[in-house]
Amino acid sequence: PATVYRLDYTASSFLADRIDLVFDLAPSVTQVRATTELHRNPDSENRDIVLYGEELELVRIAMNGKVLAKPDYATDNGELRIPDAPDKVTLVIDTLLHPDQNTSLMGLYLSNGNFFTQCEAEGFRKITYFPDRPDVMATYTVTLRADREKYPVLLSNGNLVEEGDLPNGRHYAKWEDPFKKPSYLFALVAGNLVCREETFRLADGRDVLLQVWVEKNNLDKTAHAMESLKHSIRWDERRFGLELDLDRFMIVAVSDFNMGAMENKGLNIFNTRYVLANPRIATDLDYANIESVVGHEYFHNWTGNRVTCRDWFQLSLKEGLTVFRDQEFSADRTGSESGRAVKRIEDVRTLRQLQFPEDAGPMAHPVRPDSYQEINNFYTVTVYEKGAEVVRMYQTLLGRDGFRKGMDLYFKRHDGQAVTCTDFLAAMADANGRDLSQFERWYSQAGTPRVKLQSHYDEKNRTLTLILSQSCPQTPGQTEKQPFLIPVAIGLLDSHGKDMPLRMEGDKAAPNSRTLELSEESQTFTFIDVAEKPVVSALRNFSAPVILEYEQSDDELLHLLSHDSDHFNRWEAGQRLALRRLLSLTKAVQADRTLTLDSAFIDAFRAVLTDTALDPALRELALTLPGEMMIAEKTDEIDPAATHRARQFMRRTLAENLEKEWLNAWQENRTEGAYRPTPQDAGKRALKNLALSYLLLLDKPAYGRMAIDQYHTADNMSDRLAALTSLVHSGWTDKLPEAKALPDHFYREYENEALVIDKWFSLQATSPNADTATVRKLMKHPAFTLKNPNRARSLIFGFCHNNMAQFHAADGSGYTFWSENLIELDRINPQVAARLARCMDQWKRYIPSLRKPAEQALRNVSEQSLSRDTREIIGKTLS
Ligand code: B3K
Ligand code: ZN
Repeated sequence: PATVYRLDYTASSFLADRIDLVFDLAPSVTQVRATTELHRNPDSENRDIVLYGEELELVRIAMNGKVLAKPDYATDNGELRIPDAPDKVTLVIDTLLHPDQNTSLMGLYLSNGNFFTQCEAEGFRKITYFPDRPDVMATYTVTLRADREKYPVLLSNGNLVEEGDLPNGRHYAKWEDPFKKPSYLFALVAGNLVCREETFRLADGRDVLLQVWVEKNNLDKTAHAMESLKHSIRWDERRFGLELDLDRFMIVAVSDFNMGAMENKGLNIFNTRYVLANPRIATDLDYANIESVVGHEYFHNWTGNRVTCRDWFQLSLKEGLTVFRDQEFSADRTGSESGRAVKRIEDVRTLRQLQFPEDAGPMAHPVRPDSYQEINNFYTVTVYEKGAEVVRMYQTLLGRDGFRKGMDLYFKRHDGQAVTCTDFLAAMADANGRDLSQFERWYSQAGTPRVKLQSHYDEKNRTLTLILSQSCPQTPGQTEKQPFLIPVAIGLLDSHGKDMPLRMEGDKAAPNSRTLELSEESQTFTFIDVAEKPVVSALRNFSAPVILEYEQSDDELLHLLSHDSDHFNRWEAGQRLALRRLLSLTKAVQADRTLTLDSAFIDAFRAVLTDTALDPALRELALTLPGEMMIAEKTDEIDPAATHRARQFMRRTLAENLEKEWLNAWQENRTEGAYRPTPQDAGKRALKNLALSYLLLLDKPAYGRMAIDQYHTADNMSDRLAALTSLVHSGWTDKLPEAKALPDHFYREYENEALVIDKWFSLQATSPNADTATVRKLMKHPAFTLKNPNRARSLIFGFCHNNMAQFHAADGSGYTFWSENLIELDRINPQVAARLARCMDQWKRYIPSLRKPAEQALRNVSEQSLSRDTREIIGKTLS
C-alpha cells in the first residue's frame, strides 16, 4: 500500500465554496445528488480538479451544465480527475450507495435499522466525489428524503430550515449549516428516534436548543448526558471565553460505532456507551466517561471545528488540545484539589499503560506523524494522550494566564482556518513573548524521553545541587534525537515532611515548588539556604511525559508516600515501592525461588489504607498495584505468566496481612442515601470494592457470601458489577454453590441492555480463569456478534488486550485465537480489526518460547489478503 508523507503536502487545486446535498434514503439503494461550487485555488499550480471517491456507484457527473463522459474526466484508484478545468465550476454528481452492505461503519450505514454517517477521517468520499480533505472548507445545505413512518426523524448539521411531506408516504427535511466546515464534519441521521430536549441560556443571553436523541427504550438514560452537555457549555464559557455558535446542538446515540464519539458540527454522534446512563445500568466510571466524552466532543466545536487541521498529520492539533481541555474540565468538575489529583493520576496511568508501550514499539510515531498508510491507524494514544501532555506543558511553562493568552491569540488568528501544530506553537510563543522553537521537537520526535536526576547535598554550604540530563531512545526511522525542552517541577521535603523553600542564587522569592526548564542534554541547578538534607520530590504532578530515572531509597520513597504535599508524587512513591518488589518477585518466580514480601512495604500499605484523612479515591489509587503491562514494560524480556504470578502473590499477601483493615474499609466506605455518581461517593465505592476484591483472594467462604450479598442488595451497577467481577475473577463462582448461578442471573436481568451485556462478556473474558476455550464458548452465545464493535471489543479485545496471563498461554493458543478472529473481523470492519492487530506490538520482547508462536500467528495473518488498515499494522509489527 502507498505511504503518504507529511512533507508532500500541497494545497488543493480547487476549493469548494458551497455544497448542496440531496439524499433519497433507502437501506439497499440510497441516491445522492451533490451540487458543488468550486473555484481554482490561486495557491496551487495544478489545473485539474481532483475529487476523492470510494466504493461509489457513479451515475452521472455534469460540469457547468454539461454532462461529462470519459475522457472529460478519469477515475483511478479512488480519484476522479477533471483535467484542465475552468476557474469556476459547478459540479452536479449523482451517486448510489448501499448502506445495508456497509459493515465498515464509515460513510453512510445502518444501525438497528436507522441511518447514520461517520466521515472522519476519509468517510465522506464514500458518500460522494469531493475534495475530501480537511483544508477544503465549504458551507453545506442538506436535504434528506425518506419514508415518513420508518424514518420520522431526519437530522443534519446546523439549523432546520424546511420540512414537509412528499408523495408515497415520504417526507423531507432541509438543513443549513451557516459555518464553513471540512467534509469530515458532515453528518446525517435518519430514523425512529426520540429526544430529551431543553432550552439553555448562554452567557451572552442567547437561548439555544439542546437535544439528546436515542432509541425509544433509552430515553430514561439521557439525563446525565444532558447535564454533562450543559456543564461543558458553561465551562468553556468560563475557562476559555468560548461560546456555542449555533442555535441548536444535538447529540445522537448509536449502538454500532467504531470509536467513542464524533464531533460533527452541531450534530455529535456518540457510541451509546458514552451517552446512556442510569444507576441500574451504568457504573461510576461510565458516568465519568460520559461527562468527559460529552465535554470532549463539545469542546471540539472550537478546537477542531472552528479552527481545524490543514492535513491529517496535524491531527493532534485538535485531538491533543481537546483531550487536554476535557481533562481540565473533568478535573475542575471534581471541585477539589484531591479530586484534581485523582484525575491527574488516572490520566497518567493511562498514558503509561498505553502510550509508553506504543512509543517503545513498532508503531512508535511522533505526536505529529511523518507518514502513514492508513490515517485511521493514527488515532492513537500518542496523538491523543501524549498530544494532551504536550499541550499541558505549554500551560506548565507559561502559566494558566499565559496559556489562556496563547489560546486567545490562536483563535484571533485562525478562526475559520485549517492550520498546523506549528501555528498553535507560534500563537503560544507570540502571545507570551517567548521563543519556543525548541518545543517543536515534542511534535517531531517520537519516543519517551528519559530524564536522569542526581542530587548532592552539601551540608557545610547548605546547598543542594541537582544534575538533570536527558536522552531519548531510537524509534522507527529516527535514530538521532535532539534535546527537548522539559519542564521538571521540583519540591523538597524536610525530615518532618514539610515543604522547604526553593531558592537559587539571586532569587527574591523562594516558593515551595518550582519548575526547572531542562533544555540541554545536561544541566545543573543549585539551591541555596537548604537547611537540612531534603528528600527530593521530582517531576511533581507529572510535569512532563518522560521516564524519570532517580535513585531513591525505600526510606525516601516511604517519606514521600506519607508526606508529599504533591498528591501525585505521594501516589507515585507508592507505585515505585510496589514496582520495585513486583520486579524482583517476577525474577523470583522465574528462578523458582520462594516469594516473600517485606513487612516495611506491608506497613506502608496499611498506613495508607487506614489513613482516613486521605480521600478514599486517592487511597484506592494508591492501593491499586501497577498493572501487569506496566510491570512487563520494565523487564528485559516479557514473561506474562511470571509477572501475573508475582502480582497475584503480592495481592494475596496484602490480603492476608491486612485482612482486618480491608474488612474495615469495606464496611466504612458504604455510601449513604440514593445513588449519586459524585467524585466523593464514587471514591468510596471504589475503595470499598477494592477492599472486597482483596478479601475475596482469601480462602474464606464468608467473604464470598458477603460479595453475593452485595451483588443482590446493590442499588447501583458499580457495586453490583464489582461484586460479580471479583467473584468470577477470584474463582468463587466455581467454588461456592450460591455464587454459581450469578453470571446467569446477571445475564437474564440485563438481557435487554446491550451495554450491560457488553460488561457481562468482558468481565468473563478478563478473568484469570478464562482460557481460549472459555472465550470460544462465549462466542457461541446467541448474544455475541463480531459485527457490533462494542460487543467484539468486550469479548475479543477483553481477552487479547486485557487478559495478559491467558492470552500469552505457553501453548500459543491465545495467539491462534487472535489470528483467527483478526482475519474474520478484518473482512467485516478494518478499523476495528486494525486495533485488534495492535495486541502483538510487543512480540519481539517476549520470552523466546512465546516469540515463536507469536511470529507464526503474525505470519499466518500476513499471508491473507488484508485491508489497508490491518496490513499496515501487521507489516510494521513484523518488520
Ligand atoms: N474525532 C473523532 C475520532 C474519529 C476517528 C476516526 N477514525 C472523535 C474524537 O476524537 O473526538
Ligand atoms: Zn477528539
